[in-house]
Amino acid sequence: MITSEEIQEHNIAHNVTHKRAFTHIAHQLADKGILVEEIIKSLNNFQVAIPSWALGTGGTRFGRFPGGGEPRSLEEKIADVGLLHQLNASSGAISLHIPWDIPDNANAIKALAAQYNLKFDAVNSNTFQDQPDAEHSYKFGSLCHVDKAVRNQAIAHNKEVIDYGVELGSKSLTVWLADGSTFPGQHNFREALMRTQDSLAQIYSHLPDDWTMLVEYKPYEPNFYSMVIPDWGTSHLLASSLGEKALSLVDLGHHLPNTNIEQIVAILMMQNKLGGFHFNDSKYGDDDLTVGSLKPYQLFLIFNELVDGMKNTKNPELSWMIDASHNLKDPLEDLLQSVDAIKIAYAQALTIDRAALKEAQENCDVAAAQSILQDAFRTDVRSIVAESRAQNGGALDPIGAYRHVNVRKRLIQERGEVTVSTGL
Ligand SMILES: [Mn+2]
Repeated sequence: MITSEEIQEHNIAHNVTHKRAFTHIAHQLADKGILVEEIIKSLNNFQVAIPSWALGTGGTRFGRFPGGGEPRSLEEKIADVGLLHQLNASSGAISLHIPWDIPDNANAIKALAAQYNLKFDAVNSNTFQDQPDAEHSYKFGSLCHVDKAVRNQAIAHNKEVIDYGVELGSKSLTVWLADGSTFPGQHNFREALMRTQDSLAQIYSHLPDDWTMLVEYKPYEPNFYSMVIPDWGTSHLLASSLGEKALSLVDLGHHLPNTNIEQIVAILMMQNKLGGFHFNDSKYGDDDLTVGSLKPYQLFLIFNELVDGMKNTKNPELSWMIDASHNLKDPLEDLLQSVDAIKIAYAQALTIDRAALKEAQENCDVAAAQSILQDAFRTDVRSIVAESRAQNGGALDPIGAYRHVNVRKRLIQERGEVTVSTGL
């Protein structure tokens, strides 16, 4: 869809402006004793997985306004992620949703992904919808259901998802439960949680040794009175009771407004129990907007904790993924913007003068501590992120390159104007 020559041509056209900005920031940081090469090294190793359900147009419960050229199959979804990875050199993994993306032939799918230099990130189970051939309904819950037969069906599904993941070389299962109650009295909270814990333990027993289980939480929606796993504390409780391979997963949109997410990150990492991240942005709830579009400072503060935690705790390696929906924008452009925002926040967090921050904290110098953080946040690191991309064969300006070669037009020519991607 896009050749490396086209990307190189684009980079050559932008190189003079880029080099000017990059040299400037490299000198600025060097004056502070920060080596830009070190930041680039960290960025080079940073990959954010793309979920298979984010490549098509998203909708709201009121309507959906599809664009053209959406991927029609798992193969085309892999091609789309491959294209993103080509442009930004940071989207080297795809996260599948089962049953939306069941691979018919795991070896062929694995080989196709390898052609695009893609790996398989966490596999995601789905017990929030009834499948056409299902014997039991999840209308009143899955792993928490009062009926053992329903729980068993949901447990078997999760085990099956693990088996698909094993075939693809994935290393973790993400469990997000829509389970909860919409009216007071509907659930016995304690019993619903106990049943969930028991069901998760059965799934956990099926995990291969080198796998992790990521337990996601969410305060409300689709149930509006209570969710069985509403918050990080409940997720942590479950992950701790299950064992070492179970970890908590933070989805940025799964918090009530104004929650201090960066503190949650710090607490979980202190316990070596943070497993991964689902990135998005929001104003009110689980809005699933482009990462960094509303609250880039919060994203930076989260990365401040992540950088500190990755250096100073024994927290396992984290799994990073975008979990967003694209109602208005071209999904591929939206994903490029999200990955870029994540890398910018990460790069900014790497420019924090940690020794000075530590000293300010030890001296209870509140004004200095704030200034140190904001100095890093206000540093324009975009050319460092661009440099890292270009060094890895990506585009200096991914969306610019994407538009310049008219990728969407090519996709529409190839796939058609009216295509609907499976998923959300
Ligand atoms: Mn999520």
